[in-house]
Amino acid sequence: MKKILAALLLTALAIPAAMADSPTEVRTQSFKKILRAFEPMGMVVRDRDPYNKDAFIKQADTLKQLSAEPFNHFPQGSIDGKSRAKPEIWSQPAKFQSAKDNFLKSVNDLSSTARSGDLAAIKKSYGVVAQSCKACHDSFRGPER
Ligand code: ASC
Repeated sequence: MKKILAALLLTALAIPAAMADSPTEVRTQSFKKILRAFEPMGMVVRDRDPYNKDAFIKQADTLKQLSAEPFNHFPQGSIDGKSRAKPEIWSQPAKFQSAKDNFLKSVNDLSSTARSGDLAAIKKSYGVVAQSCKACHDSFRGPER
């Protein structure tokens, strides 16, 4: 009886830990961090918040610092009940890699453009990042479920 209780307890403890650490959950949180870094710049490029060169550089650099991380959490076939990842991530690896590279390059370019202080150029660069998000989602992210 004691053994059964101990086993049950261990199982109960292990379930939330496994869920919290699953690759799908880790990468989802990682993408959410990226979105939270991206959105304040969106407010500026849409003229909803004032443009401040130094603040924008910091935001662009934060985005750059976060941008590669989620891609460390796509082990083969990692799709679970909540994940919107499509099997094409693993069946079309070169295409996924190229979508990732485009995104990382666009984020890098935004960080460079931010240093120019040229708001028109920054708006363009921001749009290229947004487009790279969308391109990857269109091919590799399924509907919410
Ligand atoms: C965002 C967001 C995306 C991209 C994309 C841009 O803010 O959540 O997925 O930009 O929609 O077209």
